[in-house]
Amino acid sequence: MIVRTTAAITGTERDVAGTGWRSKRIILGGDGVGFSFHETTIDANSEHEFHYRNHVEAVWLVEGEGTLTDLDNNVTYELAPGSMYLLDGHERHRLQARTQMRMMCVFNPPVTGQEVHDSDGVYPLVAVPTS
Ligand code: 9YT
Repeated sequence: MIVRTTAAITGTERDVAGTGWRSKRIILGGDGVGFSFHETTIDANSEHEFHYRNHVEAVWLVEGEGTLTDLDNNVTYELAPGSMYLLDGHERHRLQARTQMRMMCVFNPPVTGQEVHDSDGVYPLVAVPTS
């Protein structure tokens, strides 16, 4: 059994930040269980495009409000606490946060923590403050 706390992860190499987002990798590939599990926080009034070519991701929004746009199919969804989206088609997508959004994310196969975002299909490319 593995037991971890947010306090134990904060400030370690499992706590990763980019422009307008931060992610705490709670479970990684090295834990050997076939998935990774992340708490990702996205700043209010920021916008991000992601494309996970090699991973399936499920996201459960626990805090905040914004929109999700499926850029492959040109459909936009409202997100609020309790919303879930599953990228079962490796969809290119855009997240726009009106308020700070905190979400719990599961990846299969697991993220290892060593990914180079541009070459491994994990693309947190854009963070554009809109105010
Ligand atoms: C919102 C989202 O797609 N989070 C994914 C994980 C995060 N980009 C990370 O841990 O690198």
